[in-house]
This record gives sequence, C-alpha cells and structure tokens, in this order.
Amino acid sequence: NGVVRLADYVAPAWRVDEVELEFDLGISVTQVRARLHLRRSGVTPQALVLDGAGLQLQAIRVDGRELADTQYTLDETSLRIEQLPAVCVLETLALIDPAANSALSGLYLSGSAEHGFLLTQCEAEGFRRITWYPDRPDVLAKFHVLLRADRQRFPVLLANGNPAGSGELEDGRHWVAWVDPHPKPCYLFALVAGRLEKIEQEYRTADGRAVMLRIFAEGDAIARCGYAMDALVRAMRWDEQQYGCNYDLDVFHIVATHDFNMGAMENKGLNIFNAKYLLADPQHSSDDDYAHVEAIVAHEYFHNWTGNRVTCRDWFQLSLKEGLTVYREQQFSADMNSATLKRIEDVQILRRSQFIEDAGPLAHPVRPEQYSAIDNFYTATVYDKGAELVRMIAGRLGAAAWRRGMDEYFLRHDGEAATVEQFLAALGSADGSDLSPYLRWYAQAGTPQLQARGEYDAAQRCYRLDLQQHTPATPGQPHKQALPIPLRLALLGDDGKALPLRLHDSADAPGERVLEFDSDRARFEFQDIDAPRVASLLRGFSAPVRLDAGLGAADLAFLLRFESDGFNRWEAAQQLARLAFAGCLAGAPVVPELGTWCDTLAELFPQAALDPALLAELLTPPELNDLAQSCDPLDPAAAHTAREALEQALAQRLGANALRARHAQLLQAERGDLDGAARARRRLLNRCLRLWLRVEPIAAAAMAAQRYAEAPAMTERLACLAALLAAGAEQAQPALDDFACRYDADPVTLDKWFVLQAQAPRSDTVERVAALMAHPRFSLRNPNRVSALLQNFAVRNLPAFHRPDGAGYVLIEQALAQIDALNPTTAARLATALKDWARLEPARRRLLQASLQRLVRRDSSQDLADILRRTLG
Ligand code: B3K
Ligand code: ZN
Repeated sequence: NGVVRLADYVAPAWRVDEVELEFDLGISVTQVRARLHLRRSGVTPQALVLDGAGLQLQAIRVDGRELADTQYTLDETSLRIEQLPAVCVLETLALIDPAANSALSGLYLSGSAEHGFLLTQCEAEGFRRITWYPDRPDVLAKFHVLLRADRQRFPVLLANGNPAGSGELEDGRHWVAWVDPHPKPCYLFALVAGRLEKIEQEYRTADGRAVMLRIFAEGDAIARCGYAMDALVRAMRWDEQQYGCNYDLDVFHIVATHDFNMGAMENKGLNIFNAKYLLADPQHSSDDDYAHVEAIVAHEYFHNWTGNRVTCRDWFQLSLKEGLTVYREQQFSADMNSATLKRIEDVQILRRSQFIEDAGPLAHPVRPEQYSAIDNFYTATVYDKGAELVRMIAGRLGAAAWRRGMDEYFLRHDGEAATVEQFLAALGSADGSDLSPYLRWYAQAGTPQLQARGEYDAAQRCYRLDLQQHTPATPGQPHKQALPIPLRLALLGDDGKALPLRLHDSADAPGERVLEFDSDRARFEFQDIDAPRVASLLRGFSAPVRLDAGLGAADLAFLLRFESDGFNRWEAAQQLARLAFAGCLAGAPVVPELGTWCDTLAELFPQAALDPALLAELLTPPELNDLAQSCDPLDPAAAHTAREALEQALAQRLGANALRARHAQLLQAERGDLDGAARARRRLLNRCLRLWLRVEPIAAAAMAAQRYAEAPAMTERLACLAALLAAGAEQAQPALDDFACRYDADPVTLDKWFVLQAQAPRSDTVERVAALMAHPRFSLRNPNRVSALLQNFAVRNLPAFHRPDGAGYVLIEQALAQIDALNPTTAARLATALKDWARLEPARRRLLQASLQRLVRRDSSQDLADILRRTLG
C-alpha cells in the first residue's frame, strides 16, 4: 500500500561510490546518460533495485556490455537487476521531456519553451525522474556532471560543485563539466541551463578559501539580487563566527525561478530559489519581503553544513536538517535584527500553523513513524516545532556546551547520513548530559498543555508553583507521556524587576531561572518571598506548549506594563486579548478584560521609550486563525466579528486624535530607509493607519489613498492598499486597478495583488476569487499563483472561505481536482486548508465534509489522496 515505516529501515544493499552524468539538454527531449560505480554492501549476492519514474530506457550496460531484456526488470517505478558483480559500472541511457513536467519535480522547464530555462528539483524524490538511481538520502556519491546544449539557447550551464572544464561542440553546441568533490545524496543534485543574467562577488572564507559568489536571474530581475548577495555574505560570515562552519567549494551559486514548488532548495553549491524569496528592491519589495529574503538565503546557505555535509539517514530524520537549520536561521535573524521581534514572529508562525496542525487530523510527530507521501511531511511540525526542540536543547546545554556539541556533531558525522539519536548523542557528549529524554519530543505528536498555578504562602514566606502537563491524544497516539519542559520564569517585584529566586536546596539565582519539568505534575517552592508576586512564566517561549497560567486581567495588565522580557510583555498583551475575545465571543454585554486590554495599551501608546515595532505588535490582537483554535465548535463568522470588536474597541479607546497625531508624526519621520529602526517605525505607522481608519474612516481613507498614490516604496504602497481594502473604503478599487497596471509584468509583485484580493473581507470574495482564476495572468500551473490566490483565500480569509452557503468549499474543491492533475505537491498543500472541517459548527461541517468526500472518491495523486484520507480520518 506504499506506506514506508521508520521501523523498517534497512541499510542500502548497494552503494554508489561515483556517478557520471551526461546530459544532452533540450526543452522537450533531454537525454541522460548515467554511469553508476556500484559496490555491493554485503557479501551475499543481492538484487540491485533502482528507483526510476517517467523515464524512457534507451540502453542499459553493465561494465560496457549491453544487457539482454531478460537480465533486468523494468516497471513504472523501478529497474531491477538480479545478478551483478559485487563491484561494477552500470550505464543507462534515458530520454525525458522537461517541458511536459508540470509537477516541477525532476528536470523541468521554467517559463515558456521559447524564453524559459531548464532546472531541477530533486528533494525529496525527484532524482528518480532524471535517471535510475537508489533515490534515498543514505547513498552518498561523488558526482561528475557533463552538460551539453545549444550555446545560443542555453548559454549558462550549471551543476553542483566546482567547474571542471568547458568547450565548443559542433552545430553551435557547447559543453560544461562540473565535479562535486563532496559525496552527496542525489536529492542534493541540481542543474540549471538557459539564458540567465548574473551578478558576482568574491568572498574569502575564514580559513582562506577564495570563493566566487554568483546569483543568476532572468533579464531585469538581476537588478534586484543585490540584497540577497549582501544577505549571503552576512550569513557566510555568521556561520564562520558562530559555528566555525566555512564554505567548502570554489563557487557558490544561487538561481531564481518563478516556477517552484516551495521557497528554495539547498542543492550543494547551487541553491535554487523561488524568485519571491530572492528578489528585493524598494520598489517591489516590502520590509517583510526583505526579512524573508535575508532569512531564506541564510537558511539555504546554512544547510551546507546542516543537511549537506551531514545529511539524513532517511526521510524520517528530516527535522534533523530542517529543524536545526530553521533554528540556526532564527539565531542569525535575531542577531541581524531585533531578537525580541524575531521571537514574537516565530511564535506567531508556530501558533497559527504548527499548533493548528498538531491539534487536527494531520498531526504527526517531528519525526514521523510512517508516511505514504514524503512530500506531505515538509510541514510546520517538522520545520518549526523541530526548531523549537533544537532551541530547548540548546538552551538546556547553554551557549558554550551547545557550540561544543555542534562541533562534535560535525566531527562525528561529516560526510555521513545521520539520525536524531546520533545528533542528541553528539550534543550531549559536550558536557556529559543525557539528552535522550528529548527523543520523546521527537516521537510524540500534539501540543502539550501546561497548567501552572501559583500561590503565595505568607506564613512560610514562600511562593508555591504547581505544574501539570497533559498532551491531548492525536491520530494513532491515544496515550501520551510526560515531556521534559524547560520553564523559564521570574517572579516580578512591584517595579517589574525580577526577584532573586531560591528553591529549597539551592542557592539564590538572580532574577531568572529555568525549571526542568518532566513529570505529569510537580511543585516548586521559592523561599524568602516577601509578598504576593506575579510570576512571569515561559519567558521567551522556552517550550512549544500551550500555557495556562491562570492569570487574570489585572496580573496580565501588570506584566504588560512592567515585564522586562520583551517576549513575555507581548505575550501578556496576547493573553489579555484572548480573554477579551472570549468575552466578546460569548456575547457578554460588558467585557471587563476588553476594558483592561484597551486601557493598558492606551497607557503604553504614548510612551516614547517603547520600540515602535514592539508597540505595533502589542497593539495587534492574535490573528483570527490563532483565536479560532479556542472556539469549539468554530463559527468563523462569529469569531471574525468578535475579533473585529476588539480592534474597534482599541481604536476607540486610543482615540482619533491620538491615532491621527501619531500617524502624522511617524509619517513625517519617514525617509524610506531600510535599517531596522526605520522598518520598526513603518510598522507602527501602518498599524496606526489601520486603527485610525476605524475611528475616522473618511479622513484616514483619504490619507491612505494619498499615501498610496505618492508612495516612494512598496512597504508603504502595499500597507495603504491593504488598509483601504480592510476598511472597505471606496478608494480601494481604484488603487487595486492602479496596482495591477503598475506591476502587470512582474509576477512576484502581481502575486501581492492576488493575495490582497484573496484576503479581502467582502461578502463576494468567493466570486471575486473565482473571477480572478480566469484572469490572464493567473495559472493553475504556477505554484506561486495558486498560493497567492487560493491558499491565501482558504487559509487567511476565514469568513470568506467559510461562507455559510459552502461556495468557498466548492471553489477549492474544484480547483484541487484540476491542480492535482498538474502538480500533486501543490494540490496536497492546498488541500491541507480543509483539515479543520470537524471543528466547524454543524452546518458548515456538513458542507465541507461533503466536499472532502467528493474529492476522496475521485482518482487523485498519492500526495493528495494521502492528505484527504488522513483529513477524513
Ligand atoms: N529542503 C527544501 C525543501 C524541499 C521540499 C521538498 N518537497 C528547502 C528547505 O527546507 O530549505
Ligand atoms: Zn531547509
């Protein structure tokens, strides 16, 4: 039934020491010659079974001799040879059609047959669409690649590793050779062929290697690659300084494409990027875009060591490279920008995607136990929860031991395919810690609920903290174990300063402590506490749990005013907003928590010392997706209305005068600078605009329309347009039309136009989205377009997608069937938007369930079928 299990892992029967690949490249016919230098692992004869899909066999030879039809078995997915010498060279010749490859896995065409270029995507299982091979990450080989193509049509020919010669051929063709000296699994193979522009810069590594950095893009887009180059250099330096990781080839190449199934790919020495995460200039890119480019360039670069030099034994270990690399990127971004803001954003992402995943039918452990379509496991759980696990472990070790542990990990496993166990063992060896209890976090799905209740005992002068943990059941895991939870906490004095903390038998810890809580329940008593105090728990979000600290509005307001840990200050505002939301949702005539939330924020609003970006985040209640998780059953329209009530109340409490004045003041200071301080001010500026629009709609909309028209850069233009749309202002439509005209020719920017409309809070958004699917610039073949319009509609516009008549469901249902025929990965990802059907109120649940059932009855790809099957349970 195609299910792969972690427990069934067996080491490969055959190794590939070296592989020689020769490509004769053409848009619709490419010929691939592969010579695999094979070596049997064991002494007993074993059949060789290679993966292969969609390949047309032209020739097959062993040690130079043609095989007869009877000597091998070929089917849709494999090539099998029973009898082989223990060491031999297998040569195959295959034909493939890149232009017909709409799945964007393997070798495919980006753009048009006339102007586009060829490229590959192999992770996880795309290499088998290029040639027959043991397509598994624990087979590491040295790759020699020879590319041949028409020089006019394909002047640039790139592959992994270092350049190893080039020359002319007959008929206007040319060749370029590449050798990658670092053995690698085939999922890290890449080639690129076409007409591409480039920028380049020299870099010298800390250990003295001269490296040429190049970024390639099509046409004018190359002018927007400078920021990515700067980010790359920063990332390379940072990895040298923080981890002692030096780059290890003579060239490092990045290529941008508009046709890509995900964000980017870390192929050895030849990263390939979705253009939306590489291109950046002020005219086309918002401040958020810049941050994404910096983070993703760094992420892919960091994979060179965590992922490439040390790779994964099997795909169950995916988080070994992804969780770790996300964590490294988070550290890097925190160092480059505001650490507090970065933490807030990462926790927001975790809560609005991973927590939801972990609470629904698609919940799975960071290291899954089985899969039927591995592409469906590139999830928020594997990436973002995985990063949280690494963060907990790093925190537990402390900075110095963490670094020593990572050094040891590289030392032990460089050039190997490793497991999570090996990772934890290497890390723990740094200071003799046993990190194996953390394996439970890797194995157990679901978000732990941590309940904390504090009590002051005046007679004993002690503060008693009672903790309980409980992880709800998830599919296939009815019973859960207690997990090691690092709880970073402080008790705050009246002025917000952390008091010294002393547990029974230990010395005073100044200020802050980390408790290791690893049982179902426990009690901690802090001595010599002079008065009742507010505990600030889970500072910096020290573990990926749902904390119920039982704090009331007054205590939360205290934390919001005085907590010095920026993250927990924000968290207090979030918790207060959650209480207010619950009150509004329940329809209480007066919601005292709403008053407290508004009053406290109104007190903070004028404080000049507050970082404007943090203030902007304090003034923003949790997203609807996040709040909706507390609604059972979920009525998306009611949840939306309740959240709107929060925003409206806050705007009223702050008042038109204060909002108008702050907006004016920030606008005056605006120079379009790209530094962190300027970005922080813009964040507050645009938050003020949103709130101001609620209390003085006419004047504020006029201002937004004017700012839109005169906007010097994209951050401002986009923010004003989004604000006009959110407010339903009459200026929204003309501005939208203007935006479409301005950016018609630029796919990355035009995607923003699709996004805005998909997210518009209108009663006819379904019809507008349907109409946009017929727009000449829309295409179901392009994953960026599908994500901009359909994914955003289904995931980020709850009231519209969940329209009571079910029209939103039918729209996605029909689109899914079409997309699946073209690109299963993209279809499966979009289908995850339907996973929360069972939590909906009965009328919507029935409609969405019916859509799902119709879909599941169709003949769909393995990727989509897997999501649908698990979603319906
Ligand atoms: N490793 C790639 C993701 C590949 C996804 C394959 N379906 C990008 C990254 O995480 O860096
Ligand atoms: Zn990654």
